[in-house]
Amino acid sequence: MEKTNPNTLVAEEYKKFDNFFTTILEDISGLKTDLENEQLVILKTWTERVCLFNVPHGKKLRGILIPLMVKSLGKCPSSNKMKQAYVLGWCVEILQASFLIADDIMDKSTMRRGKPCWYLVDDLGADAVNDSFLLEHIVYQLVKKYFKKTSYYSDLVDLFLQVTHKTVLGQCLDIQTGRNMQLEEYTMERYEAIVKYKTSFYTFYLPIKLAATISHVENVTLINNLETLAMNIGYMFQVLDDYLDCYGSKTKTGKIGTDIQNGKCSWLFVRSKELCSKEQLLELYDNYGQNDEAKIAHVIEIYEALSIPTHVYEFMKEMTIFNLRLINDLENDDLISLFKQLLEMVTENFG
Ligand code: DMA
Ligand code: MG
Ligand code: MG
Ligand code: MG
Repeated sequence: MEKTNPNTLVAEEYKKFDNFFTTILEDISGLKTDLENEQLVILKTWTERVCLFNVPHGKKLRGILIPLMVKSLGKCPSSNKMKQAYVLGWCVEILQASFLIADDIMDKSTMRRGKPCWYLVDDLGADAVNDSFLLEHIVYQLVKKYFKKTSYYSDLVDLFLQVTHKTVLGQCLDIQTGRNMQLEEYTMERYEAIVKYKTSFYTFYLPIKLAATISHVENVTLINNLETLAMNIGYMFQVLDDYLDCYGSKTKTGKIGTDIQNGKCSWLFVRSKELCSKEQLLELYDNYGQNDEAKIAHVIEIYEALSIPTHVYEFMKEMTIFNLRLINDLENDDLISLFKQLLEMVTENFG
């Protein structure tokens, strides 16, 4: 029998996942907690607006990963299992939207997914913080609605809580590092810790663990291998995000970079520190972390002089080869094919 192209499978799954958002939106509007006091009825429209603006227009890489994983883990999952996968996929997308609302405020970003950041819409400003909480708590309402009666309900809740905590710690480390601007502390060790906590846990570990939980995966070696891959791919994802912050075009990424002026501990800066001369290091220290066009341009000149884009490219190539070896050890052919796809999806925005 001829094998279906994995790209076609992903495209089909994307369509089904996207269509399921209508159900999620109806669920959110009908959540009992929003209606328990008639005075809260006016919040229905607001909640819908917050969700429609912030949730469904991203790449949905995290969300789609759950149905794709569930399909790879169980040969022929029931339609009920797939429905659970779509619900959890949207829960991860809602959690991500809640992180992004806060992240854009903290990073003073102006654009997200080709539109103004939520806190800039209708001059919301700091009021947008509450919408971040609103979205975060909708996740638990949805998990309760769909999973309360399952044996793994508390495991799912625990996963969301644990991963949210890790992400918040990662964001804290990212912000504290940027605020203190002790540039000598911007090492690869610090960078790795920031990325592990702020990105890898919620971006790859969470969807993979959720899928493994509802698929009743008990093979410890497989779980460990999947967790290692989740962290490695998360790292690649953030290195690329840092690259695109400086070199990406806003028409492609839908956002405008702010890492240099915010003094972020980004891969480009940390790698530059490793490669540069004493003179260049002093110039980097003089120009980094200031909201000044000329200083930002000067930092980019140093990146260029050090061929940082080539170093990113080389690093991504090495990481791809390394992770492909781990992927080929996964045993299950469907999982191997899915993780190869995932690597492609993560790196396709490069360049
Ligand atoms: C974002 O890191 C991390 C979280 C938890 C949202 P970032 O600020 O580099 O992301 P972006 O470039 O998308 O603003
Ligand atoms: Mg940001
Ligand atoms: Mg940030
Ligand atoms: Mg970024």
